[in-house]
Amino acid sequence: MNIKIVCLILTLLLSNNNGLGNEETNDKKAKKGTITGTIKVRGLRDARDVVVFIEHLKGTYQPSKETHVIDQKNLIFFPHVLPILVGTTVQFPNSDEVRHSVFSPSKIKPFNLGTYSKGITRKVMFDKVGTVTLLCNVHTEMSAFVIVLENPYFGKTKPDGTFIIKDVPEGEYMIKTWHEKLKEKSLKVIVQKGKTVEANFNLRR
Ligand SMILES: [Cu+2]
Repeated sequence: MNIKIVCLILTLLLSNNNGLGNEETNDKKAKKGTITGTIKVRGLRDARDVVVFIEHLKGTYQPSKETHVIDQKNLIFFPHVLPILVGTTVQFPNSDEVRHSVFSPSKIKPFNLGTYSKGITRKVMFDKVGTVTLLCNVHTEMSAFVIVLENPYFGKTKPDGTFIIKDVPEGEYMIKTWHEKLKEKSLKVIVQKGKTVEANFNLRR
């Protein structure tokens, strides 16, 4: 083959690749969509505190800079369910006049923060994916859950059962539910840029 033609083809290929590469990088930021839906539940007061998350999507994600807190107030943990990205630190302030003693018997993150008074905040960094149950040694009725997830694409239902997962990169995913009392379910969704895909679930115990 003529060397000039080979050179021309190579040049074209290279320049083309560069062009594509740049476009891809730019497009990647824009190629995001939304997953939303409503979860109906049976046998519960309302449909709050169901976590919906994308399964099997590992990656390197930076925990958000916002502060994650589970407060202890009026003898309850609030929020009752907190989904977070793995690597996130959660603060556990005591806002009650009485002392609390937060601990977790969980396999992935057993800890005991000891007994502490109002105004004191203790922290835990969650470095493994899974479910962490929180309990209080003083008040046996107190409980909460930290759901540690492998990517930042998750949402949590409001009492009416609605949830939203924003800024999801384009692609085909399995999304899954978690609830302390309801059986988990999975569903396939296809996320397209600039669009909202709906995923509805009926959950039962
Ligand atoms: Cu307590």
